[in-house]
Amino acid sequence: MNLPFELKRQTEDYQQADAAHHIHAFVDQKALNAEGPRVMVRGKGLYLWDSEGKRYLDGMSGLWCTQLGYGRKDLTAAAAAQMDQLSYYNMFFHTTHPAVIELSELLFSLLPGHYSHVIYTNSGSEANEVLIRTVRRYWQVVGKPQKKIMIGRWNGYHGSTLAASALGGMKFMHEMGGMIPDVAHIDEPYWYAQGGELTPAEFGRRCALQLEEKILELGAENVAGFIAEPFQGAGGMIFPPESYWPEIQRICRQYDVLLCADEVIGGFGRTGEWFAHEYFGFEPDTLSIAKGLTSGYIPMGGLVLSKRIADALVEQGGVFAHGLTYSGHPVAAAVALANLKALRDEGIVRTVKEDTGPYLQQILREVFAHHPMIGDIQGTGLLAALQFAEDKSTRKRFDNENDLAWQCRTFGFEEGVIIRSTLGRMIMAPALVATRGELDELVEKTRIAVDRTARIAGKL
Ligand code: PXG
Repeated sequence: MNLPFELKRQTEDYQQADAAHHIHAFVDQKALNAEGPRVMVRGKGLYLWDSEGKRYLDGMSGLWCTQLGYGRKDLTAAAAAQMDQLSYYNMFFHTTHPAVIELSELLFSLLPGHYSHVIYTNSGSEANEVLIRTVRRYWQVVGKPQKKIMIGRWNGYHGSTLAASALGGMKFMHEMGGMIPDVAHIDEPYWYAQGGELTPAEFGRRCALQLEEKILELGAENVAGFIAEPFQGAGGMIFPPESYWPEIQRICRQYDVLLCADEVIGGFGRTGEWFAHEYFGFEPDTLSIAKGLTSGYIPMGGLVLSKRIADALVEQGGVFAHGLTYSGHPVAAAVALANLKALRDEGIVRTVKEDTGPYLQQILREVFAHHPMIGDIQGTGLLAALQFAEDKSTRKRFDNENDLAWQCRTFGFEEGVIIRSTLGRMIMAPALVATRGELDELVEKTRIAVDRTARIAGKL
């Protein structure tokens, strides 16, 4: 076999060793062992190669994280230089280091002016763990210690650790390992599936009002914060109706409930704005970040705080009893710094907003607006979801929509494109460096996969 990389062992050999040692994420391990996972071995730009030498256009930026694509030498160089100079030190016991300071200066230059402080983590899940503690601590410090309850949304996703998954609304995760106390949920704003006879605007307001009802039910004096993704990512790339966020913001302000945006997927240019809350036009008190912060080259996340919260913690809070060995890790910070510089200085976020984002949205609508299988297209920037529909006129979804979407994803792999399926939705979120030509390829290969699925579903 003529492979464009060096392969040390045969695919089956890797698969057997993988089966011997790994519990993979969100999968029946026994079934996966029988099938054998794909072994990915190389990445360059938007493309990945597996151990059989098959090439894929990665339409999902890994797991929504490789903003700059694969194989950037400037990021490798930044990591190597930092490892040479100071491979590790920490922010415990009265110390700090230049890499993390420079990263934070750049980060806050990209954020709206009312944010000032960050607590770094290694992941998005940890950012949301820290969030719970920080929000509760804030209310203790300002003299309202009874404000403890966090409200999240059903089908929201905030990570896989116990408390982060409790904030999320994936019931099957709650059932596996239990819940934490003082967390409540309201419905998601998924108009296509749950909007019934309401217009999107009416439905958006209705969903937002559920927050007010929940706060009143629990007592505003007990509610600490509301956490949500500006648009749901893992739950299906679901955009709320335009009426949703203004109403949520009004309610949070009226009842003095902190508005906590989970920007783990939406942050760092995905929508064409630096942060998704800017696209949707609201002002959160905290931002959970990860993924695109380092373009996935190295793990790093964080919790960004508004001045209001940071000032209270710094001026009145005393000791903040929290710390991770690798918070602000110098190598991760150096990579994040190089990544943010590239996103800014190469005009990548601007290109997504002005050129490639509108282009992707346009070609998707040209190809799929009248497709017999597709009932709705949502997205902005380099982010999109195609909604499968059995009957477009009534928004009836297929009973087996999950199986169809998974099948579509499998066809995609066969055609050499990686797209993600969730329930009856096909999702794409390519790297922000995608060219028009690569977006053409993404949409064309997706069309073939959707057509093949439509034939199975009797729609073509
Ligand atoms: N918040 C949000 C909004 C996320 O999407 C996390 C927190 C947790 O981040 P970490 O770094 O702990 O994984 C996430 C993660 C998918 C998929 O297939 C999405 C995520 C992770 C894995 C798969 O959509 N999101």
